Amino acid sequence: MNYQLNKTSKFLSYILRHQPEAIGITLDTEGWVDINVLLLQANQHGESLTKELIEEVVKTSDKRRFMISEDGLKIRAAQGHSTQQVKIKYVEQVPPEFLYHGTATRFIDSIKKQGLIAGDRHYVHLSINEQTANAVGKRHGKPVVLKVKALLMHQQGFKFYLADNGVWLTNNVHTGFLIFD
Ligand code: HQG
Repeated sequence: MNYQLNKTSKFLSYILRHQPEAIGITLDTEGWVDINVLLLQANQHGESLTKELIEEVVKTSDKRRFMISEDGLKIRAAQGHSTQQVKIKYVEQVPPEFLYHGTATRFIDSIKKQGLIAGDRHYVHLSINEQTANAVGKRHGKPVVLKVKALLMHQQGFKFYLADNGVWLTNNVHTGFLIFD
């Protein structure tokens, strides 16, 4: 991805997941904002954002981080939110037997004590395979992949959701459902 697209993607992540108020916009509870409002406000705050750039980022994002509404007028982040403005009603799904969580080795002691916690984000993020989880873990340091007994959790009443970009979401994961080796 070229520099400008990467920069735009990071800006959109920041605004659409975490700090919409930084440019004076409000997201609806499903995370959507009118693209024209976003463009106007972003440019008023010194960001040179264009509709073409947004469309290019949406199209080329390896993780399909952002979605444009069917009518083409609105944009949202698929998952990863921390802003309290957004409470996406994800549809509950039955997970596969195992899902994977990529993290860094330095977090392992704490995770062994506390299980996986969502932290600032609304959910713990789980991946469908070890390879994806490994890439997620690398963002934080020396990666390590934990196996999560997802179906067992589901059978015990814990809820799972699948975001539009294939990331699985759940609330905190107790240590008993984690496999560390
Ligand atoms: C760790 C990326 C200590 C957790 C990815 C993670 C993902 C604990 C970090 C999305 C802990 C939180 C989210 C505990 C969890 N003690 N550390 N008890 N429980 N942690 O960035 O899952 O590129 O908020 O293991 O693809 O890394 O942004 O979450 O290392 O889907 O589009 O606390 O971000 O997508 O880090 O990544 P994050 P994440 P994007």
